[in-house]
Amino acid sequence: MFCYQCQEAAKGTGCTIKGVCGKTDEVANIQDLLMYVMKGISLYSVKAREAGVENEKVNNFIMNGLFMTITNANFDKVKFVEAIREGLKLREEIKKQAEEAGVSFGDLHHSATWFADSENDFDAKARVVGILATENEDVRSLRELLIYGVKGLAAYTEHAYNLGFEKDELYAFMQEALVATTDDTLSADDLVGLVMKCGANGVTAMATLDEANTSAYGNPEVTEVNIGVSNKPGILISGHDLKDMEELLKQTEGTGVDVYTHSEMLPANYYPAFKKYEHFVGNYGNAWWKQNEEFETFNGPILFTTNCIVPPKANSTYQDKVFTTGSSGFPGFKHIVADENGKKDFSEIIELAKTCAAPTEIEKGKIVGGFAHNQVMQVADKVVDAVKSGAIRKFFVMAGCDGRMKGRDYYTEFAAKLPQDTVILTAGCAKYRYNKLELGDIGGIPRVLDAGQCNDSYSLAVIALKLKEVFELNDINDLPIAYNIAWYEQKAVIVLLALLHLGVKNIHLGPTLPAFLSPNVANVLVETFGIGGIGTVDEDMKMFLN
Ligand code: FSO
Ligand code: SF4
Repeated sequence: MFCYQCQEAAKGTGCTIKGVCGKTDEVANIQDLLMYVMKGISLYSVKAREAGVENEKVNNFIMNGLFMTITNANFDKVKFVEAIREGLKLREEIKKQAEEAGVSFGDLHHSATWFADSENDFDAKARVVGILATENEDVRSLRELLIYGVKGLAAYTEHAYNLGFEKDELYAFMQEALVATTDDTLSADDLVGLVMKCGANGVTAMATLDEANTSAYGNPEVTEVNIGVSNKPGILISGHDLKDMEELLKQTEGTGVDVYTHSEMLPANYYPAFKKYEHFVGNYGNAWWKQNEEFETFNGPILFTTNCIVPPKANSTYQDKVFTTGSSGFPGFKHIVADENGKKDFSEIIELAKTCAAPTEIEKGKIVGGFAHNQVMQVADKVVDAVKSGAIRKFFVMAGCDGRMKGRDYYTEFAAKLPQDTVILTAGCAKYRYNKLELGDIGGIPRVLDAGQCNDSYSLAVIALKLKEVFELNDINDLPIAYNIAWYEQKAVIVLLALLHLGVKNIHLGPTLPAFLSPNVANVLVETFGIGGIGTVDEDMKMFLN
């Protein structure tokens, strides 16, 4: 195996024996083969689209397949083998449709023609089609940067799709990008162009998801979220899918089972449509990487709606209580699929919850969030006045991800040391590094404004663009906003590319720069966009405040 797609890539270069995330060598390889199969399908579907053929099954397959390969989303080899078999069938289907529409195919990349039907052949092929199959380090780096951006794009597109919102251009771009990674005639500049186009699509995907979430559940509003527990058994829901959240709340109503969010599901507490459920108690625990401990004390079942699964420890006692749905999966966890009408039946989880003890209290109190664009716009005058009077000197966008790396203490220390006249804008699970610190407020404006999930980084961009307008600036970079972003997996990559597309410069990225950036590609990012890493808290503080 070779994988370097996330921030935890072993030794900062890549996992080669087993993933730091827990992904086995076998699963890493089979994921590579699924990527390869999706490239082959896309070689036909892109041409088919040019001839007017749109195949919904292909669009969904690629979107879901990309999502399944995101860091710690799916560890279940069986699911990948099934997907590959289905993919090979779909490839023939779209090929036929394209030919019927008059497309003729000359020499195609081998991903479009390779075929096998036995699992042994899959394993053998998987070993030679991975990331290292691209020999040139810079081309490999750009191809993978593009692919990781597209994986993040697929995740957000899928959440919007689950709520009935879609944009054909997003499907088309995912496939165009996959094809581009098979094309040896593309120059580095062509690939950089595609990476930028990926950022533009990222903005569209996040805007679409924002529209989907807010049309279905209302605009997030300022909310005090309970972090304590009730005395009833509960179900803990993690991940990012609000449709699953809604279904779970509906199905648990009146059953005597409470619902709690974990990690990235915390922002569900900010939506008016969910707040009305009395048995929705609040948020339990912290960011994803603490789940091994927190799932133990939760006592009840857990539902994963997307990624950020940590393999349970051998002596863990909760393994039989974990369920996955959507793109997520783990061998031994029960997987819940939607029926033909898109409905998911969570009754098994609810019945199990009834037999469990109430969660053990690990914290109490409240945290505040819900500062997505609509809510912030309602207090825009106050914010603008605070900036004009100097009460707010600077905003710090500290969005992104949390993770288990020791160096991420940096973000807690950084937040704590920020001067009193600064405000943190956050989104994503990065917030858990400082959202329980007592950072106070500035004239009633909390010093940590949480917009929501990582995709709600879109809200932060909307807020920045609005402030630019109010202050009549020509350049978003003239605003008193600094970007000190933490990343972990590929959704952070699409957020980053989206910010670059919107013209944001001088973003600092930590705790380490991506292993998949070759020195030359990193240089391009530094020179064109002023991207930087992080240093010590004190040095960085000085740099950001000057
Ligand atoms: Fe965090 Fe995980 Fe949302 Fe990621 S929970 S790390 S960037 O999946 O997606 O912020
Ligand atoms: Fe390693 Fe990250 Fe890949 Fe997992 S996803 S194998 S931790 S680089």
